[in-house]
Amino acid sequence: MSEPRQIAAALAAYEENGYAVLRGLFTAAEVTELAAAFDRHWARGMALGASFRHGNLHYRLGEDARLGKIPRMVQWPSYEDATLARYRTDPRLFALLEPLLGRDIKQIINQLHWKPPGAAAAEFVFHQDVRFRRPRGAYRNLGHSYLQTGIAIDRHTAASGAMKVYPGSHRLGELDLGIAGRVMDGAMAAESLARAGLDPGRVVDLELEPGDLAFWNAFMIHGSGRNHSAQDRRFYLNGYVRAADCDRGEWAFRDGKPCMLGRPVLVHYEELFERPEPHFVEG
Ligand SMILES: O=C(O)CCC(=O)C(=O)O
Repeated sequence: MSEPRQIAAALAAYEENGYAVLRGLFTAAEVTELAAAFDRHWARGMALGASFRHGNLHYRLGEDARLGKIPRMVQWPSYEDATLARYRTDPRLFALLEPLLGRDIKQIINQLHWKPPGAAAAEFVFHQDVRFRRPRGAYRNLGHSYLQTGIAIDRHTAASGAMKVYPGSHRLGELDLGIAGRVMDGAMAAESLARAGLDPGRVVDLELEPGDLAFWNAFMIHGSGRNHSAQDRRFYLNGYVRAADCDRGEWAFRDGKPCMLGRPVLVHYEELFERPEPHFVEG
């Protein structure tokens, strides 16, 4: 567990820059357990061979020129994976979330990301997460009611495709970064920042060691490129929101007590109730 003063220091850095890191929040043994969960979902994604959905659970595969169809991400694996489900409500996460979001917290992101060595299908263009919070009316006070977190499973370095972040950009409001199409289908390019009047020279690499927890604001500009190292670069993302400020999402903590997942509720998949059954999807 992080010391209260470590959390306070990380929160101060977060207020200043729009992102921060709690170093070594998870042990090597825990990272090994999480890595095994990633491997299970990678194998399942490869076996599926195409993007797939079952309720909120969603495997998104991408076409890579060298590797063929590979998993890019899995959304909401925790419905089916007890290990990942346990970490989404870990008390160490609550200790970080409570000062910002209070004791009643919902979750709207539960996601595995891969960047295999050399894969081209692995980039995220520069964006702000506020872009994904739709329908807008379901989310209130996003700059203060929402926190995105990511647990590093492997080393995130400039070479392995660490997130690139723009310090202080959480204070700039919602910007037009000229994103055409999906954030995960384009190439991360500094020009998009320059076009929006920002200085690409201010971008820094958010380097992480396995077990570190990064967290960032919904308005903080970030992206990530390819993995040019020889190691995997995996990231376990969980996004939380103050319950009173959000009409969507799964409960994560009620009065500080962890909430298990049950029958899926509306998060991002608009056809959840019309088409809940397993099916392959385009793209
Ligand atoms: O670098 C990554 O894995 C992508 C993280 C990201 O951009 C996001 O979750 O919004």
